[in-house]
Amino acid sequence: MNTVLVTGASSGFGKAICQKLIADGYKVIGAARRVDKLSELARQLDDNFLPFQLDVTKKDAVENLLLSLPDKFKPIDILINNAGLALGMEPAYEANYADWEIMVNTNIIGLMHLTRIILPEMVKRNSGYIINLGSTAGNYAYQGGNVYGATKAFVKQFSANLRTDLLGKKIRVTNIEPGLCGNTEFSNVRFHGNGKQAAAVYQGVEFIKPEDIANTVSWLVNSPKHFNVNNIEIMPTAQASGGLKVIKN
Ligand code: NDP
Ligand code: 8X3
Repeated sequence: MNTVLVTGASSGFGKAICQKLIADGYKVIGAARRVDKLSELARQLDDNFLPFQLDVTKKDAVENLLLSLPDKFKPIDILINNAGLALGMEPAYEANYADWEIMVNTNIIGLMHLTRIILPEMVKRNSGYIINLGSTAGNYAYQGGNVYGATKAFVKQFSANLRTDLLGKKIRVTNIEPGLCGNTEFSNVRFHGNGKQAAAVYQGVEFIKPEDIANTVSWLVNSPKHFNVNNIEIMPTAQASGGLKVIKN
């Protein structure tokens, strides 16, 4: 039975991915900072789920995860770099710089920590799969997307470059690029707990659900090993790119 490490398992996509992959028969390590949420999830799942408190921005903590895993959950066959966040939607000239730093530290540096620490073991075994959570925000510019979108553009290019470095090895890499997805804490976090502003994002839209992303992950990990999906961009039917805009005098 393969072991999967899912970061950002306390909520949204990560939680749904853990639920789906446990149902599929995997052993799953669910990592996030909020242990209360992870313990609540562990109560719903069986003992093939291991909750693990982890702040992905702390390199030592990521190294410690590998060292302190019980034998049952070793080695990690599949890494799902899902932990991430957007903070703020102000234009770049008004944005909170501390928010920018947190997004870079989590979405870029955190993902680098997990990848750099876990990938060598996959290479030694010549087997593994890394699935990254990018975003349509890494493909299309939108107002207020500034640093968040740029972190997801990093995730896209890093995923493509990993594929290139791993050519000839039996290790797969996929970047999942979702558009508007609801029933997660994403917008609550983005708007610093302003529930009204967060709810307005989803009003009147049939958005993508965490289960849709979990089903996509399940399809990917259960697909044949000779088959690599490089990028998969997923939007609600109600969403498309807005095209170029011109402001006339
Ligand atoms: P949620 O806010 O619901 O979940 C984010 C998860 O990331 C939480 O479990 C949170 O756990 C975890 N996390 C945040 N910071 C850290 C950290 N420093 N260390 C460890 N875990 C951390 O959001 P979503 O489920 O919607 O988002 C999941 C991913 O999908 C993100 O990367 C996001 O950018 C991406 N995405 C989301 C879209 C959407 O519309 N919802 C669309 C496209 C991409 P905790 O706070 O307990 O640490
Ligand atoms: C989340 C999708 O459009 O809010 O990555 O940036 S969006």
